[in-house]
Amino acid sequence: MTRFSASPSIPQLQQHWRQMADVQMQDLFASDPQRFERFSLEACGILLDYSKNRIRDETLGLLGQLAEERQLPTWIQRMFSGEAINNTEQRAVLHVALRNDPAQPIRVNGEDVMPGVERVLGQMERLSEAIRNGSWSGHGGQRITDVVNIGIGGSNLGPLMVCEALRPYWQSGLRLHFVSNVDGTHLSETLRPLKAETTLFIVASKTFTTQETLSNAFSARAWLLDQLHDEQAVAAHFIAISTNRAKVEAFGIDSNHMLEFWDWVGGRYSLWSAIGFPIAVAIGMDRFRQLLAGARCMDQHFRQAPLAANMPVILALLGIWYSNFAGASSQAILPYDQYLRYLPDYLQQADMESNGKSVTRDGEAVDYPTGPIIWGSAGTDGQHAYYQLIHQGGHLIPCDFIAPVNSHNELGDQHLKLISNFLAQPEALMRGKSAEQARAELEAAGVSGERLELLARHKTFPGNRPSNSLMFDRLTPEVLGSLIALYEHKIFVQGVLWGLNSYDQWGVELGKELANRILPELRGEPGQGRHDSSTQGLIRHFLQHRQSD
Ligand code: G6Q
Repeated sequence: MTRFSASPSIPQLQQHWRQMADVQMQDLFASDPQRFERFSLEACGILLDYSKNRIRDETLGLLGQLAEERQLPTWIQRMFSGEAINNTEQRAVLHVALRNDPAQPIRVNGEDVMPGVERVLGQMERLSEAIRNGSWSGHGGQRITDVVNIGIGGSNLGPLMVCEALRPYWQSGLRLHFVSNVDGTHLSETLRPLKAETTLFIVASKTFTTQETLSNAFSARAWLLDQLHDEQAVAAHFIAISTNRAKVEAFGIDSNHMLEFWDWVGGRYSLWSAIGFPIAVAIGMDRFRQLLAGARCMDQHFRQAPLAANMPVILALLGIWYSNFAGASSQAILPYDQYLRYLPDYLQQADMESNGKSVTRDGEAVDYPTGPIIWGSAGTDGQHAYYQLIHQGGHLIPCDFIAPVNSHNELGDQHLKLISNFLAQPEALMRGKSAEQARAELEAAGVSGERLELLARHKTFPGNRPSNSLMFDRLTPEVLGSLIALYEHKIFVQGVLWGLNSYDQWGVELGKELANRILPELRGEPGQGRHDSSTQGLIRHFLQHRQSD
């Protein structure tokens, strides 16, 4: 396959950007009263308005041509049919099977994976119900009140984000906690108010070899035994989620309390699998299935809708427009919904671990920008912090604004205030404020002379800054499933166009290897090689100032 930068439509898109760079979106709106209707679409309960972008029909036509040149439709089929598109790890990429209609087989190496998916969902149902209805009791016979998920990366961020997003649906009397960091503070502070008799740990690790997770799991086990003084207690207080049965048993967790998943589920795409067990505990299995149904709806839309009316494809192409032609290097995710406050963190991993690469799937170095820096936080807090840079800084930062029409917590007119901000920010980014407007406002306020000229320059907003707005009726499990799947597929499309394997993550290995080499030195053992003088100096400083217990 030709490389991205050699695709026939690239020179046309470069030329087209030169034409569009100075086109004012406001003029595009003024000349086309139907612009919102033409550049918005609805799917699976989500409205996407992408009219506040520096695009014309021609832009989307050319980007669509690029998608065809990169054989996107074929790649979509390849993913959904279970082909090993994760070529470096020789694995299929089948998070879509986890929310597939069980009657529709998906085969990996000739074997239908759907019966296994249904079996684990059944297991999740039995176990989560037992915890929720109190028939699962702790070692001393007490009901479980606190569930602590121990996992990191893909075994943490998905369930954490979804559990927080769906808090209104939590069963009362049952609290979920998430511990990921190897910093002992995370586990210690989480456990401080809890009682061992009523606490259940879920150890979530695909490999069951991850340093952070295993360290926290052993410390949790020690905390439990310290209070319950009986090895038998571990069975009633630990559940494991893993692909590695041998390691789970070696840890001492009853294999009847292990939920399995498969190597064709990537960590950052695993919340739909048994890794989503904490979600099922929090909101119940019926609602977990609604989450899956929402994702399935987006999967079907993604497979069936023509590229020009395909929501994940449109989001992906707009991202490529700004990254590869307009020079943007980041993308802000700005949910105006406090329940979605972990969405930017979640998407940061999903996107940056998938497409933060500079070698193509065939091993060639890229000569074009790939995955953008993903960042953001829940509105309106950011407005009082970093929005300054989005409005007046020197970087072009495309923004995705996300909000529910109806809140779970209306509180007087607070939701209307929230939404007025959600609507105002994209408008302000697009409109900006000209020097003349700024001057007129200052004059009206009685400012004149040099001070007026100085302030007018500071109060000018360049505007013409692009954004997408996404709205849905209310943050339900189903809508959330659709929203997550929308971004998953957007990331897939961008990876396909850039020629990347979005499903490996070799870039996280080197730091781990070096940390494993340094650890013995911190224990005072001889080092296994030389360090640079900086690392050496820091190790020496640490050892000199370390207090002995
Ligand atoms: C995700 C990554 C990574 C992984 C963690 C945890 O796609 O692979 O974030 O999820 O390193 O791995 P384990 O689940 O194996 O502990």
